[in-house]
Amino acid sequence: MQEVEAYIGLGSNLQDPQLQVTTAIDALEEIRNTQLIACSSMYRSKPMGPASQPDFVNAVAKIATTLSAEELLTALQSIEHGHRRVRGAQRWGPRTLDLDIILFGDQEIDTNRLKIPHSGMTDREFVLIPLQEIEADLIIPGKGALSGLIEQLPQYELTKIETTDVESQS
Ligand code: A4P
Ligand code: MG
Repeated sequence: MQEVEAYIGLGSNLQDPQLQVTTAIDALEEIRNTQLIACSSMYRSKPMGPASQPDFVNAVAKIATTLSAEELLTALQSIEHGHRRVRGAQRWGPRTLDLDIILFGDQEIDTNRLKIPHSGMTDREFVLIPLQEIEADLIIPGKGALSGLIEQLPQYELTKIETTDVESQS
């Protein structure tokens, strides 16, 4: 299969979120037929959804893979599982680790298991801002320029986490 560049959104708000995200980035490097190309800084963000939960730590990683989108999702879910994520009943509730496929090349996918581009990405500052850090000129299939989407964001509440633990690449 042809190599595709994909973007993965990482989020955590339980059990040392920064460590969860850092080790998840390490785990991305271990996925078969996949290379980690870049990762954004980590950002602290207010929870979207129920407010009575801890703030999130979010980041975005860029990978290159010859896996299909479905195979990649299976690999990501196995990493989530390894982080002892238990899917609770509450929608948008707290989680140790959430890995979403934000973009998969220029593909638009709409199946029961996968929606790509990720359905919530266009109005989520905790996805768009880290994405811009690693790929400012990105065009989102079916949605237009990333820079235009960011301009349309309401005021955002996102703080970059200054750390020497994570290598910030662009
Ligand atoms: N699925 C469909 N498309 C995708 C995709 N592109 N990538 C399906 C990954 N999975 C995708 O996911 C449910 C199902 O979505 C999967 O089985 C897969 O087949 P899940 O991870 O079990 O559930 P979820 O993540 O709790 O649900 P949902 O509605 O996808 O939540 P989101 O959109 O992931 O949002 N606030 C802040 N500040 N930061 C956050 O990161 N995250 C969420 C969760 C809420 N609030 C947040 C954050
Ligand atoms: Mg998810």
